[in-house]
Amino acid sequence: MYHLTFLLGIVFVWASCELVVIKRQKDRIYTGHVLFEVLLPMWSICAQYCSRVKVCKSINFISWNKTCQINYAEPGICSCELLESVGNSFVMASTFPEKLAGQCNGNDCNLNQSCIPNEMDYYCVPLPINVSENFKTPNEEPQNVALGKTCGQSSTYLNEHAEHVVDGLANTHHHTQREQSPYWWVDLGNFYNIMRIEVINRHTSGYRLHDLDIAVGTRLDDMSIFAHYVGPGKNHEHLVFQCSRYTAGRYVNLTITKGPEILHVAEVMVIACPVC
Ligand SMILES: [Ca+2]
Repeated sequence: MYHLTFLLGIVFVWASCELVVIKRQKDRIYTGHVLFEVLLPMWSICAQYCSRVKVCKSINFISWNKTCQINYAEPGICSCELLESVGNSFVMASTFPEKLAGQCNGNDCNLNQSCIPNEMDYYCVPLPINVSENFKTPNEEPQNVALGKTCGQSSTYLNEHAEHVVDGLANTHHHTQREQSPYWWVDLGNFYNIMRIEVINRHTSGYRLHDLDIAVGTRLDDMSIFAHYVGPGKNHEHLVFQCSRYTAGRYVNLTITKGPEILHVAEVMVIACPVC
């Protein structure tokens, strides 16, 4: 996964007779989100052009043929599409200084236009393409990947099934029998880079949540401890367990290690990015 490690190149350009600084990432491009291309002599001019086009969220500048690629999105923390590309450049529009757009800052050109400064004023010209009003910006933020996934538990009390833990509802819970080591697991269906695991305790008898191992693994019989919770828990408590780095895995297991006890939680959320 390419996280947003900034390899900053900084350039000064004149805009409205003032010096502004643009931050770029050298030797990187963001693929799969190019809206259109224009030929421009330098990456800094490409960035300035982007600052005057409302649909432009980031740029790639391909140096060998002076191509300015206008992207309709910025990479999120989960992006797999910010790639190494030697000699080329990437800049996010969210990092632009306001003054870069000059007189076009706050312009009222529409989505299908770019703004062109003209002395102390500006005018609007059509873009090379027709832009739809409804863009689908990809969701590249970490998400709860446990929601609705296949799960199971060591035993079931009445109708309190394992699926109640991943139904997205904090007022439903699963419930095992009283056992020495009651457990619950979920199959995320694919490998993910797990950022954190959140547990919402049941609204009553929350004290039963204690000595809990939270494990992550590639198979149910090959799990490693992600976090341990001593407890005892409180009713409806929202617990957050986070590692210092991503943990790759497909399965998550919760086990009370010091029974006999009953395991019953309302919800488990596995916040993760896809593995690139
Ligand atoms: Ca639930």
